[in-house]
Order: sequence, then structure tokens, then C-alpha cells
Amino acid sequence: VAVGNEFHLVAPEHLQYEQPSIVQGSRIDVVAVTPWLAPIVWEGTFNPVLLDSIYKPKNITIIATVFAVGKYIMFLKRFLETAEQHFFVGFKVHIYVFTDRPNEVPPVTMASGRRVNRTRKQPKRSNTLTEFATGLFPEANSDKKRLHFFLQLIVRLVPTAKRWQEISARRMELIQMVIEEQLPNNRNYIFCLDVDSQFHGRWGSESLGGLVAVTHPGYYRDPRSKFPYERRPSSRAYLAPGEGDFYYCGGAFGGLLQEVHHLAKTCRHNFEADAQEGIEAAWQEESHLNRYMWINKPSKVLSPEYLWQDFKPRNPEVHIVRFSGVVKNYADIRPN
Ligand code: UD2
Repeated sequence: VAVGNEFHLVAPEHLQYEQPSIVQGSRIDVVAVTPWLAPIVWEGTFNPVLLDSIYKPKNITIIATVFAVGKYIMFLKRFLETAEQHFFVGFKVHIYVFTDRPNEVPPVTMASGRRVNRTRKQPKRSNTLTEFATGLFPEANSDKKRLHFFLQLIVRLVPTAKRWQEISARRMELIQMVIEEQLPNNRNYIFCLDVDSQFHGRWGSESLGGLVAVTHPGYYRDPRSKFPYERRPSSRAYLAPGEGDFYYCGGAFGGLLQEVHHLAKTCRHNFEADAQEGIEAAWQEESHLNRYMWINKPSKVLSPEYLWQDFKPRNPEVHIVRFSGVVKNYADIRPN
């Protein structure tokens, strides 16, 4: 189980909150722990005030990566605006946007509590990538207490893709590179998210963990025989019948930097080694991610509240949708 260098949890001495119980759970309709004893995060299983009060003093930065290549740039505005409202509000957040259309990155209106200015940096070379633009920083004269509540946007140029699978293929490589720039500041966290998505509710400190995976909304009630794992033994993403815990989505995963670095490096290596043998896994890097999470058990599992699909009616156990994939027409938006 990946636990990395997670902090120990220190709560403020005088904080008062509802008494926890080990015999009466607030949720009896769902499972809140895996067989390897990782929490499964559902609404009602955690106290957000307590968790924020533990993590806020640690002065951590949450990095998010998002890819908006080709026509997918159209999803970025809603992604950023809703992230601003719901994603780690009160924490330092750096969002890396990878795009081939940097001039179409939209300006984002900040919610209260994140009073920020937009500034423009000089383009800077970084390995194969060009760092383009733009930061959202606290106003110089803003209330001192709020100074550390800010969101920064970093735009990186990536080549235009000919096949949509290429984008998926390169994501792990670029995530690996971003993390390598951040290390050794490895007590920070990263989440890698699909851009054709929006936030609707809190996604915050309850989701922090060494290695964090999200159960796919389409398969979480199904037997593992129905999971769309890669089934050809010749692929490095292969999972045999009888293997696999959950079906995790490629559209959201994260954890501590060094844990996600290991994940990205491994998935990228396996993806590229497969490609050299002419194999592309059934669901590209999502298949490799599922293989990885079978071997390296996540230390926290997020329920489908953390990735629902807008076209799908909410199931009764899903009390809140925090993040969801928007409805899209693949034929209109993918390169081919
Ligand atoms: C699933 C996964 C996705 C990925 C894919 C397999 C979820 C919700 N989604 O989604 O993460 O594992 O299967 O490859 O779990 N993109 C672009 N431009 C493009 C195409 C894709 O920027 O032309 C980026 C964009 O950030 C998008 C992501 O790649 O969100 C995934 O692509 P998708 O949304 O088309 O993949 P999908 O819906 O099949």
C-alpha cells in the first residue's frame, strides 16, 4: 500500500466537533474501507472542517494537471471556473494546462476567498516544452490572512495531435516531467484530471492521500468480470480473470508527488514498450493505470462522487456529485 511520506495528522487543540463513533456509522449503505484498509471517501464519512483544520496549517500546494488539446480547449473555461469555486478552496492550487492553443485559454473570474491578479510571465524554455503564460496571484494589497489562498494557472504548449490516442499516450510523460520539476518539494500533492469535466461540489482535503484513485461511475456496481481491463496477455496492462479490485477511471487520479511520479513513469514505460510491439491497450493509459493500481494499492479510494457523468442519473448512494464528465460528441471534437 502506497503511503509515502504522508504527514501525521495534527488537529488544532481547541477544535470542537461531533463525537465520532466506531459502532454507528453515518453511512450504512456503502462500503467505506477497502480490504487493504484504505478509506473509500463518500459524503457523510468525513468531517470537512476537521480535515481542513489538519491540512491547512501544513502550507501544502495542490497541483492539478489538465490537457486541452485541439477542440477540447472549449471545455477549459467551465473546468477552470468551477475548479475555482470548488477545488481545494482555501489552499494554494497550481493548475497546469497543457494545450496547443495557448491563446484560447480563457480568463477566469475568481470567487471570493481567492482574490487574485492575472499576470503574464515571459515565455521560458523547459526541456521540450514552452511555458507560456500566466499566473493568478494574490492582490498585493489584499487582506494578509488571505494571501495564501490563491490559485495559479500555468499554461504549457504541447504539439497538436493527429490521433486522439496520442494525447492520452503523452499525458503520463508530461505528468512525469511536471513532477520532476517540482521534486524535491515532494510533500505536495497532485491530481491529474480530464478537461471535459466540471466541479459541482467540494473536492478538498478529504481526498488527500499517498496514492489516490477514483472508482469509475460506469462500473462500480459491476462484477470484475465486466470491467473493461486490458485482456490480452501480450499487453503490459493485462489483468487476468479473477484479478482487479475496482475499475478506476483515467479521468482523475492523484496523490503525493513522489507516488504519482512512480505511477506516471511506470505507466509511460509500459505504454511505450507496448507501442514498440504494436499494442495499444483497450483504454490506453486508463488500462495501464488499472494495472498499476492492482499491483500498487491506492491508499485512498474516492467514490464516484468524485467523477460522475452528466448524462447518468444519480444513483441513491451518491448523495453529492462533486465532479463530473460533461456530455460530448466524440465525432465533433476528436482529431479523428
Ligand atoms: C476515458 C477516460 C480518460 C482516458 C480515456 C482513454 C474518464 C472520465 N475518462 O475518457 O481519462 O483514460 O478514457 O484514453 O475516466 N484530450 C484532449 N484533446 C483530444 C482528446 C483528448 O485534450 O482531442 C484530453 C482531454 O483532457 C480529455 C482527456 O484527454 O479530457 C481524455 O480524453 P477523452 O475525454 O476523449 O477520453 P474518454 O472520454 O474516452
